[in-house]
Amino acid sequence: MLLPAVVSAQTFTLENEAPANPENEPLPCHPVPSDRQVKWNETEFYAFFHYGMNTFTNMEWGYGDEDESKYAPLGKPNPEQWVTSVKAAGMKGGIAVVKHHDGFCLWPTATTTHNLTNGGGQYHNVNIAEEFAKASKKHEMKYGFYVSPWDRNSAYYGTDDYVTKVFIPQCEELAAYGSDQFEMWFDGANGGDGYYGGARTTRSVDASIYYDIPNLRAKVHRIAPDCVMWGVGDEARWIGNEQGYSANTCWAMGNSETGDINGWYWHPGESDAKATNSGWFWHSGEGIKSASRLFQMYLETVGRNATLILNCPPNNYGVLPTQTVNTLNELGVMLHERLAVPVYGMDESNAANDFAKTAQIVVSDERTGGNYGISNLTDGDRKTYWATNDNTIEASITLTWSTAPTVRYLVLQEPIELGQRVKDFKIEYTQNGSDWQEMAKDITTTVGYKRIIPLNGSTEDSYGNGYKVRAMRITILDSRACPLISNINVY
Ligand code: FUL
Repeated sequence: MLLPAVVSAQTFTLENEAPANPENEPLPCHPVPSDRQVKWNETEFYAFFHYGMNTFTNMEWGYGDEDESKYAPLGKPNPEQWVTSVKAAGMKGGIAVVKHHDGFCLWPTATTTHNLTNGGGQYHNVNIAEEFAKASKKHEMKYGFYVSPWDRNSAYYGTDDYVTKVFIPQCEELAAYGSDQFEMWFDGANGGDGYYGGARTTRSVDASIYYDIPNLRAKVHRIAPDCVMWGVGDEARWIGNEQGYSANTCWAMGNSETGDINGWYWHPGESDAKATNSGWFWHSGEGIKSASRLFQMYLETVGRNATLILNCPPNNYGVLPTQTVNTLNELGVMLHERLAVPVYGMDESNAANDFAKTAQIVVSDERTGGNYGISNLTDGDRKTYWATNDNTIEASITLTWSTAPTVRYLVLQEPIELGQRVKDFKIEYTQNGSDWQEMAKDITTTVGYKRIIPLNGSTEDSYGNGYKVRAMRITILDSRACPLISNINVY
């Protein structure tokens, strides 16, 4: 019997089906991040601005029955001052709380009358969402909004109407304040007692299904494609504490402080912490942590493959208090002078010296076939990387100086687009060129997007006298696949 022509047309040979790989590119080690997750990670350090009804009622969790007129700023709220103050600390963006659990909205929403248009005093009408987005764009800062899924004011909370008529539309309204938003923040507190339009009941929901997250994600991404949906949105995770640290071993998969090497999807950690010493919202008489304590927090979050969202609450005048502004400035100076973090307005000549740039670098293995050489380690481009050949897991990078510098920090980065790989490494140094000693022992495990190792092993007291070194050797001991390193800095 003759086969129909269409069938024979479908016969083919497999010979040439393997994708060409002329550059011998390393295979990705799954899971890998989405483009928006990569961009989000690059934001590294950003602010949290808890401001709203609670600022005026001295509460942390308003019940939802607060009269709108209580929102009455004593001065004109100035989101531009918020943005420029945190920029001076080396932050790259911020998230403004525009609706907390009490349900009061800081923009003129169509979804509820419980919003600032019905506030009190002469300054209630400043549209915080709009002004914050505008100021962030003007100062080239990334921005996004915290919108509480739990709403203790809404009569609909707990029903489908709340999700379809209130919550999702609110997120869409907020997304419309800027298609370049980098994160929307959804708190984990979901359900409990509240005013609920006068019912004064207790309502509970199953957050994993109630908010129709796939639909919410799609709606927001249609407007703001780079907006990572934090928390219930599942595109980035809570680091598991509010103290401002992640673990030394920190995977961008899984949950909590350490993450999970076996996690099957990319779920990077974000650490939310307070710069002040009382609540998330501003309270009269509160103090602020010292710049050194905040610097330590930075090392324990940004330096451990998490991002840091540091809360700096505006006061009842709608501005950051002077002591906050001063501490943020001090922190900016520290980050600039110790880790060369670019801080707007600071003279580059005061930035920490990156000694990796003047080192002679030798590696034990270099991948063949493409551009995987040592110059990628210090070219300042996170996308280019040094790589080993496929079967080489253990490999070393040795940096040698003709004049021994005094060093305190080592920064390593992996090109996370190809997955998080390194599991274990060690750092050694020599002063005489022949005896090698290990530094920061026991904390040198994962790398990820960014790892900052205080070479004396202590994040608490990391600056110290430093080490005068003739050479440093970084040896990767274990990795999920051939290791790739995109960047090395030595300060
Ligand atoms: C928590 C909230 O309940 C707090 O009020 C605050 O907003 C914090 C950042 O997240 O879970």
